[in-house]
Amino acid sequence: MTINIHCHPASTASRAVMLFAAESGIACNLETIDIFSGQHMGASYAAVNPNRLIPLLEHGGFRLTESSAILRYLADTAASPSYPGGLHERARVNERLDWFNTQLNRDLVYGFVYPQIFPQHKRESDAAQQATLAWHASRARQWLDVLDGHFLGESNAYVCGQSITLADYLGAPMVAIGEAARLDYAPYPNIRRWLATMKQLPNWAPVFAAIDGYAASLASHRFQPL
Ligand SMILES: N[C@@H](CCC(=O)N[C@@H](CS)C(=O)NCC(=O)O)C(=O)O
Repeated sequence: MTINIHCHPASTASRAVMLFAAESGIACNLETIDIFSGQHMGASYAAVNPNRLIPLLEHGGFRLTESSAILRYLADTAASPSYPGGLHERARVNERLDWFNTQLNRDLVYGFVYPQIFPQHKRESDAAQQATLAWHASRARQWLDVLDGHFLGESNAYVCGQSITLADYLGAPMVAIGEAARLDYAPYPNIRRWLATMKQLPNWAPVFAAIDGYAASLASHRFQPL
Protein backbone atom coordinates (compact mmCIF):
# COMPACT_ATOMS: atom_id res chain seq x y z
CA MET A 1 0.00 0.00 0.00
CA THR A 2 1.53 3.32 -1.08
CA ILE A 3 2.26 5.98 1.49
CA ASN A 4 1.27 9.40 0.17
CA ILE A 5 2.74 12.50 1.75
CA HIS A 6 1.18 15.86 0.94
CA CYS A 7 3.94 18.39 1.35
CA HIS A 8 5.91 21.27 -0.14
CA PRO A 9 9.69 21.76 -0.07
CA ALA A 10 9.28 25.36 1.14
CA SER A 11 7.62 24.06 4.30
CA THR A 12 9.95 23.46 7.24
CA ALA A 13 7.70 20.74 8.70
CA SER A 14 7.52 19.05 5.29
CA ARG A 15 11.29 19.08 4.82
CA ALA A 16 11.79 17.15 8.06
CA VAL A 17 9.51 14.38 6.79
CA MET A 18 10.88 14.48 3.24
CA LEU A 19 14.47 14.26 4.48
CA PHE A 20 13.79 11.37 6.85
CA ALA A 21 11.82 9.40 4.25
CA ALA A 22 14.53 9.89 1.64
CA GLU A 23 17.41 9.05 3.99
CA SER A 24 15.60 5.96 5.26
CA GLY A 25 14.72 4.69 1.81
CA ILE A 26 11.03 4.65 2.71
CA ALA A 27 9.06 4.37 -0.50
CA CYS A 28 6.42 7.06 -0.57
CA ASN A 29 4.69 9.25 -3.05
CA LEU A 30 5.28 12.97 -2.44
CA GLU A 31 2.32 15.01 -3.56
CA THR A 32 3.05 18.73 -3.72
CA ILE A 33 0.47 21.01 -2.16
CA ASP A 34 1.11 24.51 -3.46
CA ILE A 35 0.95 26.59 -0.30
CA PHE A 36 2.01 29.70 -2.23
CA SER A 37 -1.11 29.62 -4.40
CA GLY A 38 -3.24 28.65 -1.38
CA GLN A 39 -4.06 25.13 -2.50
CA HIS A 40 -4.09 24.03 1.15
CA MET A 41 -6.92 26.47 1.88
CA GLY A 42 -9.19 25.00 -0.79
CA ALA A 43 -12.15 22.78 -0.04
CA SER A 44 -10.64 19.59 -1.43
CA TYR A 45 -7.54 19.75 0.79
CA ALA A 46 -9.53 20.97 3.82
CA ALA A 47 -11.70 17.89 3.43
CA VAL A 48 -8.71 15.65 4.10
CA ASN A 49 -6.94 17.97 6.56
CA PRO A 50 -9.16 20.51 8.30
CA ASN A 51 -6.03 22.12 9.78
CA ARG A 52 -5.24 23.27 6.23
CA LEU A 53 -1.57 22.61 6.94
CA ILE A 54 1.10 20.38 5.50
CA PRO A 55 2.49 17.78 5.82
CA LEU A 56 -0.26 15.16 5.75
CA LEU A 57 0.32 11.43 5.43
CA GLU A 58 -2.18 9.06 3.84
CA HIS A 59 -1.65 5.31 4.04
CA GLY A 60 -4.61 3.43 2.70
CA GLY A 61 -7.56 5.01 4.48
CA PHE A 62 -5.40 6.21 7.37
CA ARG A 63 -4.60 9.91 7.58
CA LEU A 64 -2.07 11.51 9.88
CA THR A 65 -1.11 15.13 10.47
CA GLU A 66 1.71 16.63 12.57
CA SER A 67 5.23 16.24 11.25
CA SER A 68 6.54 14.65 14.43
CA ALA A 69 3.73 12.05 14.47
CA ILE A 70 4.38 11.38 10.78
CA LEU A 71 8.09 10.89 11.47
CA ARG A 72 7.26 8.38 14.21
CA TYR A 73 4.81 6.54 11.95
CA LEU A 74 7.29 6.31 9.10
CA ALA A 75 10.03 5.18 11.46
CA ASP A 76 7.82 2.44 12.88
CA THR A 77 6.80 1.21 9.42
CA ALA A 78 10.50 0.86 8.56
CA ALA A 79 11.71 -0.29 12.01
CA SER A 80 14.16 2.58 11.78
CA PRO A 81 17.01 2.80 14.29
CA SER A 82 16.34 6.55 14.29
CA TYR A 83 13.43 5.80 16.62
CA PRO A 84 14.93 3.27 19.04
CA GLY A 85 12.70 0.82 20.85
CA GLY A 86 14.31 0.91 24.30
CA LEU A 87 12.15 2.57 26.97
CA HIS A 88 14.57 5.31 27.89
CA GLU A 89 16.05 5.78 24.41
CA ARG A 90 12.61 6.23 22.86
CA ALA A 91 11.49 8.50 25.69
CA ARG A 92 14.53 10.70 25.09
CA VAL A 93 13.73 11.01 21.39
CA ASN A 94 10.10 11.83 22.24
CA GLU A 95 11.25 14.45 24.72
CA ARG A 96 13.46 16.19 22.17
CA LEU A 97 10.82 16.01 19.44
CA ASP A 98 8.37 17.75 21.76
CA TRP A 99 11.03 20.27 22.76
CA PHE A 100 11.79 21.22 19.18
CA ASN A 101 8.11 21.62 18.41
CA THR A 102 7.08 23.54 21.50
CA GLN A 103 10.17 25.55 22.41
CA LEU A 104 12.54 26.15 19.51
CA ASN A 105 9.93 26.15 16.76
CA ARG A 106 7.65 28.57 18.56
CA ASP A 107 10.29 31.16 19.41
CA LEU A 108 13.04 30.82 16.81
CA VAL A 109 11.03 29.81 13.74
CA TYR A 110 7.52 31.24 14.19
CA GLY A 111 8.44 34.13 16.47
CA PHE A 112 11.68 35.38 14.95
CA VAL A 113 12.48 33.96 11.51
CA TYR A 114 9.12 33.64 9.76
CA PRO A 115 7.96 37.22 10.51
CA GLN A 116 11.14 38.38 8.76
CA ILE A 117 11.28 36.06 5.76
CA PHE A 118 7.62 35.37 4.91
CA PRO A 119 5.42 38.39 4.12
CA GLN A 120 2.29 36.65 5.42
CA HIS A 121 3.93 36.28 8.84
CA LYS A 122 5.01 39.92 9.10
CA ARG A 123 3.08 41.80 11.78
CA GLU A 124 0.82 44.63 10.65
CA SER A 125 2.66 47.55 12.24
CA ASP A 126 6.36 48.18 12.73
CA ALA A 127 5.76 48.41 16.46
CA ALA A 128 4.04 45.03 16.53
CA GLN A 129 6.79 43.52 14.39
CA GLN A 130 9.54 44.87 16.68
CA ALA A 131 7.72 43.74 19.82
CA THR A 132 7.27 40.25 18.36
CA LEU A 133 10.90 39.94 17.35
CA ALA A 134 12.16 41.27 20.69
CA TRP A 135 9.95 38.94 22.73
CA HIS A 136 10.87 35.82 20.80
CA ALA A 137 14.57 36.63 20.30
CA SER A 138 15.41 36.42 23.97
CA ARG A 139 13.55 33.12 24.31
CA ALA A 140 15.08 31.75 21.10
CA ARG A 141 18.56 32.50 22.45
CA GLN A 142 17.67 30.63 25.62
CA TRP A 143 16.65 27.53 23.63
CA LEU A 144 19.71 27.74 21.40
CA ASP A 145 21.84 27.81 24.54
CA VAL A 146 20.12 24.62 25.74
CA LEU A 147 20.58 22.93 22.37
CA ASP A 148 24.22 23.98 22.08
CA GLY A 149 25.36 23.49 25.65
CA HIS A 150 23.16 20.70 26.97
CA PHE A 151 21.71 18.53 24.20
CA LEU A 152 24.79 18.61 21.99
CA GLY A 153 27.60 19.88 24.18
CA GLU A 154 31.10 19.25 22.92
CA SER A 155 30.75 15.48 22.84
CA ASN A 156 27.43 14.61 21.21
CA ALA A 157 27.26 14.23 17.45
CA TYR A 158 23.45 14.37 17.53
CA VAL A 159 20.81 15.78 19.84
CA CYS A 160 20.18 12.45 21.63
CA GLY A 161 23.79 11.26 21.68
CA GLN A 162 26.03 9.61 19.11
CA SER A 163 23.33 8.28 16.76
CA ILE A 164 21.02 10.19 14.49
CA THR A 165 17.38 10.09 15.59
CA LEU A 166 14.04 11.55 14.56
CA ALA A 167 14.81 14.55 16.76
CA ASP A 168 17.67 15.50 14.45
CA TYR A 169 15.46 15.20 11.39
CA LEU A 170 12.81 17.42 12.98
CA GLY A 171 15.15 19.93 14.58
CA ALA A 172 17.79 20.52 11.93
CA PRO A 173 15.39 22.09 9.40
CA MET A 174 14.12 24.41 12.17
CA VAL A 175 17.63 25.63 12.94
CA ALA A 176 18.61 25.77 9.26
CA ILE A 177 15.71 28.06 8.32
CA GLY A 178 17.43 30.69 10.46
CA GLU A 179 20.07 30.91 7.76
CA ALA A 180 17.42 32.35 5.41
CA ALA A 181 17.31 35.33 7.80
CA ARG A 182 21.12 35.18 7.94
CA LEU A 183 21.15 34.42 11.66
CA ASP A 184 24.64 34.21 13.05
CA TYR A 185 25.09 30.89 14.82
CA ALA A 186 28.75 31.64 15.65
CA PRO A 187 27.95 31.82 19.41
CA TYR A 188 26.71 28.23 19.16
CA PRO A 189 29.68 26.16 17.90
CA ASN A 190 28.11 22.81 18.74
CA ILE A 191 24.97 23.70 16.79
CA ARG A 192 27.12 24.71 13.83
CA ARG A 193 29.00 21.42 13.98
CA TRP A 194 25.74 19.43 14.18
CA LEU A 195 24.13 21.38 11.36
CA ALA A 196 27.20 20.81 9.19
CA THR A 197 26.91 17.08 9.89
CA MET A 198 23.22 17.06 8.99
CA LYS A 199 23.91 18.96 5.77
CA GLN A 200 26.18 16.14 4.66
CA LEU A 201 23.28 13.72 4.49
CA PRO A 202 22.99 12.72 0.83
CA ASN A 203 19.41 13.93 0.55
CA TRP A 204 19.84 17.24 2.36
CA ALA A 205 20.77 19.25 -0.75
CA PRO A 206 17.90 18.04 -2.96
CA VAL A 207 15.32 18.43 -0.17
CA PHE A 208 16.58 21.93 0.68
CA ALA A 209 17.12 23.19 -2.89
CA ALA A 210 13.81 25.06 -3.08
CA ILE A 211 14.11 26.82 0.28
CA ASP A 212 17.76 27.64 -0.42
CA GLY A 213 16.59 29.26 -3.65
CA TYR A 214 13.99 31.25 -1.74
CA ALA A 215 16.64 32.31 0.78
CA ALA A 216 18.89 33.45 -2.07
CA SER A 217 16.05 35.64 -3.35
CA LEU A 218 16.20 37.52 -0.01
CA ALA A 219 19.84 38.50 -0.49
CA SER A 220 19.07 42.24 -0.52
CA HIS A 221 16.82 42.12 2.58
CA ARG A 222 17.98 43.47 5.92
CA PHE A 223 17.29 41.20 8.85
CA GLN A 224 17.36 41.81 12.56
CA PRO A 225 20.22 39.92 14.20
CA LEU A 226 19.47 37.46 16.95
N1 LIG B 1 2.40 21.36 13.79
C1 LIG B 1 2.36 21.15 12.37
C2 LIG B 1 2.69 22.45 11.68
C3 LIG B 1 2.54 22.35 10.20
C4 LIG B 1 2.74 23.70 9.55
O1 LIG B 1 2.81 24.74 10.23
N2 LIG B 1 2.82 23.69 8.24
C5 LIG B 1 3.01 24.92 7.51
C6 LIG B 1 4.20 24.83 6.60
S1 LIG B 1 5.69 24.61 7.56
C7 LIG B 1 1.79 25.22 6.67
O2 LIG B 1 1.12 24.31 6.21
N3 LIG B 1 1.51 26.50 6.46
C8 LIG B 1 0.43 26.95 5.65
C9 LIG B 1 -0.27 28.13 6.27
O3 LIG B 1 0.06 28.50 7.41
O4 LIG B 1 -1.13 28.69 5.62
C10 LIG B 1 3.34 20.06 11.96
O5 LIG B 1 4.37 19.91 12.62
O6 LIG B 1 3.08 19.34 10.99
